[in-house]
Amino acid sequence: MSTPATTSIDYTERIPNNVDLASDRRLQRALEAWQPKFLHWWNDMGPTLHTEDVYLRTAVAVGREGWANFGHVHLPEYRWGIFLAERNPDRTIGFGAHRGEPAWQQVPGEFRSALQRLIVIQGDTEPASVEQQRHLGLTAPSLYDLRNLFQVNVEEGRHLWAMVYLLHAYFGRQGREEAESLLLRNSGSADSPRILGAFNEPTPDWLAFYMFTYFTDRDGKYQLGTLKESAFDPLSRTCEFMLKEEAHHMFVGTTGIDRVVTRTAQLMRAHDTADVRPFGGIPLEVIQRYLNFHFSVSLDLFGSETSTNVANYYTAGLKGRWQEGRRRDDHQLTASTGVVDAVVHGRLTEVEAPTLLVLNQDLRTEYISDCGNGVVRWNRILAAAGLDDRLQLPHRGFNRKVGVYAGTGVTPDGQVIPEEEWERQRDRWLPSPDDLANVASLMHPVLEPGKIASWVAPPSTGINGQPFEYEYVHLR
Ligand code: BYC
Repeated sequence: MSTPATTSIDYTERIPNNVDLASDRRLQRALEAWQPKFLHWWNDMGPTLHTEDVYLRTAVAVGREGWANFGHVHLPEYRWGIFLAERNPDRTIGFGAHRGEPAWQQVPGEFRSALQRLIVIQGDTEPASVEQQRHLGLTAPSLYDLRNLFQVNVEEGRHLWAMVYLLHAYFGRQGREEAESLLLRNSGSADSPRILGAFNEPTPDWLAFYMFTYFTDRDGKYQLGTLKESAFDPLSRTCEFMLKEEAHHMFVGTTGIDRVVTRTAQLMRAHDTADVRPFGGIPLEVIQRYLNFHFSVSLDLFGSETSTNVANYYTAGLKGRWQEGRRRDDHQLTASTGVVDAVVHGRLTEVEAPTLLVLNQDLRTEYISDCGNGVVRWNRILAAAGLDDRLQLPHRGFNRKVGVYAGTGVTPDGQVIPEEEWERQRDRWLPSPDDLANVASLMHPVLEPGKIASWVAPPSTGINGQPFEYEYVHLR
């Protein structure tokens, strides 16, 4: 049963929120001191294209019905707020050693540093993605896409706020220091990079953006899904609401790739060739190489297949499994074993291990199966166009830097080959400098309402019932 709590959000407050910030003056002041630093970061590291206004969704409530408003917003005036899903006062811990006990409203001292670490890692990814995408507005293929880019960016900014709120409210001085550092590390920086690998990779063009929002945002979905299970109730409620916003980000990825594949298929049919570059399209083999890259770097985000960190998080109740409530077992996992990927004498195999230690792989397996749905969709588009070509997910060991496959040359179809040989073939499997240059050469801004770039099909519907031709963005 959930309490009605404060469900609608007051936008006259300096920091819109549904956590009754006004009742805690110290916290409010600390966050108000962080706010100008955030805005400074947004101006410095956020979108480089300046606009008059953008048709954006803004959260106005956290309930099931009608939680968002749509309207044109002048971007610097976007109101980033703190919104947690409603509290269930009866919620109990669903897994680990504390299963069945009431969920925590405060951080237990013994789990302070582990929880803080999880929140910092999550928080670090959000501004990183905004930094990675900052120049894309300059080459948007349509106003519709430009609007989606900004929507994703402002919500990633809000997700940073979500983590900063937790750090400020529950982790004292250390939390405040971590909140400052979240604005100081930067994607790709040589001196102070973002924490996780994928968030230091460039997102140089719109195909990369669609791939990122399909594959990397989907890691976000799965990681947030496990943190939503957390015994620490404010984290759980925060993640629950973030997941609501996250769905649109993955929609941008899924339909973005749909539209690129659709356009490529049209050009292949019209000109009876796989080389659609002369006609302003992106060849399928290039799409496949982008897919290989983004899938493999996103797999690294799950950590090692075998991890004592994840076992400790689970036992402590900090991080659960995907859809923990639906699992039919004891939710403690102290006595069970499972199988985990292994590379033994250069051969890909599986070994038995305690279930607790292999929870990163468990989550990764769920993720891979979800990723497969996109491939099925895209192949349907190819089949409907009468083409025999198909896209596929590469083997999970391909191009890995983290975990058991790191340092082994695994081909996309799962063969192990010597590393030097792998390096020699790299450009067949991953975007080559030529691919990147060719895709970059297609990235011209198309910013007239109703117009679309040559390499991508228009969307089948617009945003919030508006047509594709709608003036989603007013430019300066
Ligand atoms: N890069 O025990 P291990 C999102 C480190 S995306 C660099 O195998 P663990 C979003 C690891 O920290 C979701 N380092 O890993 C998407 C550890 O270091 P220590 C983000 C890495 O801890 C798009 C060591 O290697 N949220 O929201 O079991 C747009 C051994 O690690 C990497 C989260 O990730 C890497 N890829 O699992 C916007 C949730 N992987 O301890 C947003 C919070 C591992 O030896 N994070 N390392 O110093 C976690 O749950 C876990 O920390 C991880 C790693 C799943 C990331």
